[in-house]
Amino acid sequence: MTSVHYPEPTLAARAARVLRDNDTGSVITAAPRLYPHMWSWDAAFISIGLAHLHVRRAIAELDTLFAAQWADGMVPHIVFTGRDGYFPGPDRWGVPDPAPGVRTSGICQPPIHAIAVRRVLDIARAGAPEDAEAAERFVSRVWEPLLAWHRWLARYRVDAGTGLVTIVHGWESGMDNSPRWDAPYAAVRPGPDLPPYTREDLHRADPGERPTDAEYDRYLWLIEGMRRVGYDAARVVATSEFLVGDVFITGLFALANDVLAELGESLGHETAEVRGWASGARAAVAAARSPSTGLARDYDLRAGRWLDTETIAGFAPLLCDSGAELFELWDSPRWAGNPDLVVPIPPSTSPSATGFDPRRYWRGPQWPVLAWLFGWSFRRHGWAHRAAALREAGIRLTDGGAFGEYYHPFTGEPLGSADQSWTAAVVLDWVCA
Ligand code: 9WN
Repeated sequence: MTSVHYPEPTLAARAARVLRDNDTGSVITAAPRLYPHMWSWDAAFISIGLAHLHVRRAIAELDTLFAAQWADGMVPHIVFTGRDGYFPGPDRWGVPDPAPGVRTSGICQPPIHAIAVRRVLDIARAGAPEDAEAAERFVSRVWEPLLAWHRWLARYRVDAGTGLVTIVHGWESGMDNSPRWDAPYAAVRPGPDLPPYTREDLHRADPGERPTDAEYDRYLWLIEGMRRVGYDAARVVATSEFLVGDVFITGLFALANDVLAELGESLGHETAEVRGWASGARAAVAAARSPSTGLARDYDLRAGRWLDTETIAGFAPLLCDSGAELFELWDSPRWAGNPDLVVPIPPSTSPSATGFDPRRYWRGPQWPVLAWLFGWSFRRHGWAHRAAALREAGIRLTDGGAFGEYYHPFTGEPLGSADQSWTAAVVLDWVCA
């Protein structure tokens, strides 16, 4: 009998299947077991991948996220689906519901949404006319909510002294246990009145890759503090034991404001305010550069000192189109030129830094979504060969089809959650564009 050759599904088909399997019908969860809810910046990346499959479903994803926007403008970091299996859930957060039946966490995440809207629009315009029209209508209706979100950041989170966008919890950075936060977290002292809790993540992922219990105590303690001031934006900033100017978010805020301004101008809106936020953020990133390494640094506002950890956040100037000379460092053995890397994508922490851990979450693994984000901004800034190199490396890293949450930089082993939605989404954009 002749044997039949059944072709393997393409990488795009496998990525699409991940999004389909993580689709609850109304929301694409961040991951099947570990993260059974909608996360803010995940949803933005997910919408980009979805746009290649179904533009209106991509739009619906962002509409769902913005339907959970708070009255003051904040876009919350989690919109809960009603599923169990994640801690801290809505009861522990104790947030006033922003709309009937909508339950959220009480902090935010990196403002990547304007970039996602732009990308969804571009993908839609390259397709069927009715999809392009749906995307144009979406842009007109989401512009105001996006503006309100950026205004919230400008009003409550841009530090008057440094101009950096501040965060009140490591989770807001999206890089939860990065060594960037070790010093500020060391000053957070969980009190004896921290209510007891049980972690869910340790049953759903390898504990050796997840943050430690001591880190989780601090994460939960900070939430207690916010709960006690009723999640009032100004009081949260005034009272938080953790208050850090996040240079990566600041670089992203500059870029996202450029994009938001362009979208607004195409709709005939006045955008001087948005352009002002962009230039303020850009100046803050420039002023945060380390005189010795050139990397941009975070600033611990409670301790009054710069934080010099060598993490991927240091390349924030490249997000907002300044500091092309940083590519020398990017290509060096301290970063993407490290000879032990499987693919030349900067790991979340430099392999040369103390505290680098190639398996543990934000302390060393490579994250495909960050490669996508840098690649998108490189293309925009005219560094097309750099963008192409990241895309090629990203596809090589992920082509086993496991769609890991993050990857071991020296072996390419997928780590964390398998079938992570945002990884599948950026792969779709890489292979379908
Ligand atoms: C806390 C969902 C999220 C990502 C973050 C990532 C991780 C959550 C967690 O998962 O954070 O927000 O429980 O560890 O660090 O960037 O958005 O994928």
